[in-house]
Amino acid sequence: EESPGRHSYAKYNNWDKIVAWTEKMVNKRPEIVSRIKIGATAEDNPLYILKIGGKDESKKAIFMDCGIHAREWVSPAFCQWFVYQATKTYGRNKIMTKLLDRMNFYVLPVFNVDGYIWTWTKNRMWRKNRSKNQNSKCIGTDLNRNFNVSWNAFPETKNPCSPLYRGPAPESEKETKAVTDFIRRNLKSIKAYITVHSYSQMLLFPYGYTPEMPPTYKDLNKVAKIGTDVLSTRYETRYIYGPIASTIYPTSGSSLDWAYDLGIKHTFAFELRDKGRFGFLLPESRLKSTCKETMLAVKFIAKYILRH
Ligand code: ING
Ligand code: ZN
Repeated sequence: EESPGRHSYAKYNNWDKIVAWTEKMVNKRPEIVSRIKIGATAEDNPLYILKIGGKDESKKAIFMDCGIHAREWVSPAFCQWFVYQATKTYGRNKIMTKLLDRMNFYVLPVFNVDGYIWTWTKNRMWRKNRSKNQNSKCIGTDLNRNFNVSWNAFPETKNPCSPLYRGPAPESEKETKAVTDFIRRNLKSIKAYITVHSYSQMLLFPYGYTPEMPPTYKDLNKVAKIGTDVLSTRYETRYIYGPIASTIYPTSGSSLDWAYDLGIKHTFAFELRDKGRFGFLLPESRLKSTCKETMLAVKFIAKYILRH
């Protein structure tokens, strides 16, 4: 709402600006960008994915979502930056050209659109979506507890008034269902799943629902180690990395664990800047540097996927 002026990568953009931006991206580079509506939210806003890359369907693909939690504004800002940089440097930068020639990126810039709008209009600190709950006055489900993986295991996600409410059933939410259906439809090509949160400066991988190590722990740990090293080269930003449960906290029903157990072998969650000084209210002056360093890590993961 109170976002005067034009879309800017140096600023946080409201939902209307982001929608107009998705159209602009397609119009600018129609040969490598297309927009796919994968569904609609509880309040009937569209869920758009930008597909970046050539038209060949048989290529490998990476799925990346931003903004599953409404208040984590730096996350959608990063997805916008990623699409901008990828399309701008395609044909100019050797590595990006190779990446986009050989693989597709599916980028969901805002997963939790209704919640995002709510943080711009009513409550900056809102986390969940905005769906109504039966038998409760409290609104919203935490979309990152709504996936069909160990969904029932953690009692603290049972209460509709909790910010961690898991919802009435796995994939009960239209947003979750749209994303899981899309990933299942494209499972053959999707080799990596990346989900972007803030804040904490961490690069996480499965599992959250168990302290056990995933079968490909060694591989994930190696990619996360190098990914965080690469990220730090630009501004010396320090990230820690490791399994969700031991690095941040145990979680049930998360998209990351779900994607991994579905068979996507490379799944990572970023917790972007900072470590708590500004928290969710990261100043716009930090946006570009945050996006630039994160871009290095995402590009590294993509290059790694191409080689394996
Ligand atoms: N943190 C994440 C959360 O959903 C996370 C941590 C990421 C858990 C990925 C599981 C998978 O609680 C924030 N800040 O939302
Ligand atoms: Zn989050």
